Amino acid sequence: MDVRNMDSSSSTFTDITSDHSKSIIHIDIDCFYAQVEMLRKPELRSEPLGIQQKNIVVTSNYEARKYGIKKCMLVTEALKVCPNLKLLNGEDLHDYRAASNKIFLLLQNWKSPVEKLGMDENFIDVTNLVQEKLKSTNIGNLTITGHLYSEPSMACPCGCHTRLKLASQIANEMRQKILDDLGFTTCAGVSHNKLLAKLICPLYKPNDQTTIYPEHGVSFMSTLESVRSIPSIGSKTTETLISQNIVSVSDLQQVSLDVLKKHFSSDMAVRLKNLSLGEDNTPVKQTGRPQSIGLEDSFKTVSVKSEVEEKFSALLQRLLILVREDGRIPVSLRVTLRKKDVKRLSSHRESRQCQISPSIFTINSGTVTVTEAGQEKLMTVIMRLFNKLIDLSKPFHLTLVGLAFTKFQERMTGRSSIVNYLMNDLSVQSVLNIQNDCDTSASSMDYSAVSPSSSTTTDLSDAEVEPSPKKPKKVTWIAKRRCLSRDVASPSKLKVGELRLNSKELEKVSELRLNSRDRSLTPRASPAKDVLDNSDAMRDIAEGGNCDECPSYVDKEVFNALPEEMQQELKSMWKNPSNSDMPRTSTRNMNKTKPNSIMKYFVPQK
Ligand code: TTP
Ligand code: MG
Repeated sequence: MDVRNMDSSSSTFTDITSDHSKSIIHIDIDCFYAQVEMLRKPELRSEPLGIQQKNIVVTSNYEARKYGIKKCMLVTEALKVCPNLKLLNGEDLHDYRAASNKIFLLLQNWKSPVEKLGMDENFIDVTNLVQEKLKSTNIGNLTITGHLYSEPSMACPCGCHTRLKLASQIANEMRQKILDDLGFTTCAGVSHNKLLAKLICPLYKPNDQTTIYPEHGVSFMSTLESVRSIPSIGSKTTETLISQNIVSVSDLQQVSLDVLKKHFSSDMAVRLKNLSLGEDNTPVKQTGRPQSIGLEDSFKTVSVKSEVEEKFSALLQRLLILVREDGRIPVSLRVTLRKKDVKRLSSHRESRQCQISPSIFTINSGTVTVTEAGQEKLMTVIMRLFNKLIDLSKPFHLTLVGLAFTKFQERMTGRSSIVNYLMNDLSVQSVLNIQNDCDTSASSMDYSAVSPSSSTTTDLSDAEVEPSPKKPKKVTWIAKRRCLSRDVASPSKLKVGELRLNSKELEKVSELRLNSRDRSLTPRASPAKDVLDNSDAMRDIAEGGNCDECPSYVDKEVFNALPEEMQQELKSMWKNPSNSDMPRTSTRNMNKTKPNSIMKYFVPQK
């Protein structure tokens, strides 16, 4: 019986079922961390190998799995079931991340959208590629490559079987290429949507692939024993469902939409129902550069400031390696703590962030580097944020510290780079959209049970399945204004920020800026202020400056706040105006330049 007929409101959630037009591949690397280690030391291949983080075996090779080693087993337990287990420490994620990036880059060769999910999974939307291949394929001879979940009773009239056969061939090519070029064996799932492609992927593990046709979505989903197996169903939703006796996916398929709507929003109820039926229309979104680069370290308890400082210092060292690899200059830093509430036996996270001066970082032969003095400045910023998060007059218990660079300045080269830098939303965004960060009083409060285990984690490159929608511009401006009026720390922030504002906005900011200038010269009025001000890292921008070649109308503070590359570019432009695509102007005719001309923003505000 078709479970969809059981629900009187089925028409509201089955409207996406008829769309089988997409061809999606999901690729998951087999025992990822273990494979990275085995590629480094091939002699490990024949031994049972576990990768240890703190007291947990986070994964193991398939040799070890024969003994019953499972992911996230306690080391003690693992050694009981497999005394010969060879354990390697997997807390340094550097090589895993590098391998993950190589796989992601290799998948770009198919010129189809690739969405990275975590470290070792990727979705690839090969719909267009399949359409191309169809033109030159004799479909009569087509077969599935790898396994087929279930044989169809008849051909689907939309032609999806043919398309998915082609997609299964492409998946095989991809897996072969990953093996040939990088040495990793993988699993793949092929279907018309992300949900089914991901869930069918591990059916034949390791080193194999499975395709599922759309008409088998419902029956396949009904085999999943827990609603938690569905990727977008988290622990809270699972709890609510279980409280209503909805435990398996089959239970979810059969419950009426009306019952779900009593416990979830209407949209969520429909989404849950669709997912239970194997229906999902979320697109594969090409993964870009990570929005933040961060590291966290968790532990049992730390209650002494000097120990916290050591932890941060170690994290910072590792984080700077990631920054160097990434190549962008950070302009914002976030500190995260997980505080243990001993009385409530719970813990919660709090974060604060602030801007940092791009001048802390330098570019040597194309590589982002930080001097020792720069590192000290960063540690000063980190510990100031820490002091704001912790009342040191009282005892504290931390179970996690985290550091993340959360905004970046794009590096540009070429003659038009200044124009790009100042006018292109994307590149400027990383410098300017700092309004949320400035509001450090709004700490994130996420209550969760204290975990006895601990591990090192990262937020690098973890693609969100469904990112939050962008804020409307108006909200952005209001937030920015609030930020400017509260954070008086950084002349650079104010000035560079102004560069993107239109004239009206500029007027509003001028007022704020004048205030901020005054205040930036005086010590902080209140130690309880939520943002860092007058930090060493910031002050060097205000004080520093070598703008001998600047025309007189240029505001030196603005100039000094610009990245070195841009300063050089401006200088050469001023020396040789014929090379420039910027208007050569003077204070007198400044207002006659086109509205978006950056030049007028260099004029010192009266
Ligand atoms: P998975 O893909 O879940 O596991 P895997 O690749 O090791 O094994 P499989 O063959 O079943 O796909 O996770 C990818 C890597 O993420 C894994 O190698 C280790 C790491 N990891 C953690 O750090 N913590 C965890 O809790 C899990 C499950 C994995
Ligand atoms: Mg894997």
